[in-house]
Amino acid sequence: MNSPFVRSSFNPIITAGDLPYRAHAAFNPGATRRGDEIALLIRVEGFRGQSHFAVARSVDGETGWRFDPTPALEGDVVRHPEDAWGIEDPRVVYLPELARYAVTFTSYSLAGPLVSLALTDDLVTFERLGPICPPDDKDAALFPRRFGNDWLMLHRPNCGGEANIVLSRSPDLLHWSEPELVIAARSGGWWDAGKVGLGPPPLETSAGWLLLYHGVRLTASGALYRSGLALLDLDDPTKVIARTDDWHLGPETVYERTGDVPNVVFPSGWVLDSSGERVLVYYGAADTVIGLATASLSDLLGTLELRAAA
Ligand code: BMA
Repeated sequence: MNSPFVRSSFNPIITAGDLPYRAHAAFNPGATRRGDEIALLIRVEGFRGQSHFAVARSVDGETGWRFDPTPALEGDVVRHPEDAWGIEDPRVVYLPELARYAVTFTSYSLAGPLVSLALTDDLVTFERLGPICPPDDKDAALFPRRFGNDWLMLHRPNCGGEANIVLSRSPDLLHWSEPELVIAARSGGWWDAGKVGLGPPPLETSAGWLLLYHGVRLTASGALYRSGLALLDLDDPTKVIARTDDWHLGPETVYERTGDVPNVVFPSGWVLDSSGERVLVYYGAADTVIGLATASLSDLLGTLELRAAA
């Protein structure tokens, strides 16, 4: 397939064996720039089967990863009973207005997965703001700035099997409005039939907010997780300017096809390289390891502009 994404020759770039302590799997990382480095906030699954987060840093975002010696954030069932079965799938966004990073993640509560929010200066100490969406809800990320008075967030409630990407608004990061539909799952034989969810946080470009989102297809031998592109209006991100018909990143390699959950490619973080022209996409592969794929920003926008014009 003619995909704009190229996989790193170092893939999988991170596995559980790279961590400074014993762990079963490392996948679905949030990603951000921090000083001169790229930092990943990694979902790590321990041998109880529950997940926490660990930080790895690298100068080129591809090799030479250094790990913080202890977990960055663990479920805290005393202060946050919603973390009953751990925390999963962080998305990291730098908020210039607060000069802090916002981390949205799944708390796996007794009532199902819900969205939690934490703020951090350094990816070392986290201030938890608590749950911001009731279960069943996940795959959430903030936009990096306010629109008027409001912060905006994309998230993915799952209501009776309908699982679409929606937008909510908040004046204070704590109280969030009723969801407005942004990207609906397609139906029938589509690759993104039944369930879609946001991948990395929305990326601001001159053409609009770029999204990479996953679609789930249920088959006789399990779910297939692939990702496609969409572009949202810069001023009103409830408006979809373009959405690709094809998926652009799907399970192909052995480490994507084989693992705890086979046939899963789950992008959850991306950063622009120093030239601002290449996008580095970090993804969980088969819920077991981390892969890196890169693409030129103009190729991604070109793919979508063709759709918008069609
Ligand atoms: C989703 C999430 C992800 C996971 C994916 C594939 O529902 O729970 O954490 O990577 O399923 O198993």
